[in-house]
Amino acid sequence: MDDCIFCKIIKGEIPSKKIYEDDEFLAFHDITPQAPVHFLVIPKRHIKNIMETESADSGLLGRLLVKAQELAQAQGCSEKGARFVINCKAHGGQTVDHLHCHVLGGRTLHWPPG
Ligand code: D5M
Repeated sequence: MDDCIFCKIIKGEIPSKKIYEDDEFLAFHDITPQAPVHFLVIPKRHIKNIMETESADSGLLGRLLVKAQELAQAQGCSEKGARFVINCKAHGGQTVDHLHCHVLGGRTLHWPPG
């Protein structure tokens, strides 16, 4: 998608602080961190949001979550854990229309969210 900010990050047209990359996924630090650990894991394929997925995407979604938890552990969250968040559309608080999983850790997070 030409106007997608995360597609531009994938293509290297916008800089990011990458923490992981393979053929399928990219992970990078969030530009406005809400916790000592806050990074995003995105599929390289442009998928607008979680509601745009279907059963054929089950493998990709499973691998995305496994990669997110592996990276959370690599970022120091093994002992105390982390939060894995996927916002969707306006009511879900999604501001970038490219599927992404937030990983937040390094402090105690409150629940429920606002
Ligand atoms: O979260 C979208 C997230 O994307 C939000 O926490 C800021 C982050 N963001 C936006 N632009 C950038 C760049 N350029 N680098 C890193 N992080 C970025 P949402 O769930 O859609 O509200």
